[in-house]
Amino acid sequence: MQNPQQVKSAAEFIRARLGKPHDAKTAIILGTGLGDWAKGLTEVQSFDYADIPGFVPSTVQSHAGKLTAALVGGCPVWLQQGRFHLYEGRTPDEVCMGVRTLAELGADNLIITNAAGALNPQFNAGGLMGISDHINFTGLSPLTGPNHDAWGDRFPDMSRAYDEALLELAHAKALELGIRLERGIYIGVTGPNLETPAETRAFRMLGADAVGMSTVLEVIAAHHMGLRVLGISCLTNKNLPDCMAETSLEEVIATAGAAANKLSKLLNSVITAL
Ligand code: 6GU
Repeated sequence: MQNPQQVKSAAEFIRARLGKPHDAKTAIILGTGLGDWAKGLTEVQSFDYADIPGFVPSTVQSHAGKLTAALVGGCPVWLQQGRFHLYEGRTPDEVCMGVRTLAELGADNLIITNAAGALNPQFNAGGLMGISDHINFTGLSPLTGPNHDAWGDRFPDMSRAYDEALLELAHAKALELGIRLERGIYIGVTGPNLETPAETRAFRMLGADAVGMSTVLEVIAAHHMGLRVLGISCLTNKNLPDCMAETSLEEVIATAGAAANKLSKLLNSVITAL
């Protein structure tokens, strides 16, 4: 597991440079296509990963690489814009450096977003899915190695990794806004390749509704540290249903952008209700 001192140093670096207290209880990890939402924030102070001690620079072009303090409709939030992925060759600790820093900065609630392929044939591309549970199919955990007891248990319970009350709040707000929010299970893989038809069928049989290359390790680390987690996927492509529709990175990003419009409204509404 990560050296806790590294996470402390990263948080101290940010606190020292903010110049004033930022008492944000909500942290958000923005996935693919959600960059535009961040443009609507106020009182923004951002820190490039390249400058934060202990962080590795982000290599994914569709992701900015910065931690941000800002206000959403007057509510203070922490933001992780751009994340680290296993497919970049990052270790689970590197993948979880951001979320652990957000927790160290004082966040209690984590809203984690991502782009994912729809497996459930009832779900459409461009739709949104509230994550009720996950299957960690990466074969990895960010908790291997010595446990840092001040953060959490050696063998953390995962029976309620996603907070039911937050998910219900998201559904209630979606209903108010006239936004359709599916509910389902996210299976996390390493990527970077997408799935073969056989894998798509297999994951469906395992009970997953959407598949993606992020989130599961971060949620394990967040839950370990006691954060309440709300996960929302932007569904970027439809299951046909026997195999995923053929897709490309450009298409994934474009569709994530369309779903992101709805997610932006939903985020604003959920955050200000927390
Ligand atoms: Cl279809 N598969 C995976 N593994 N990740 C994705 C995706 C598909 N679409 C967006 N992210």
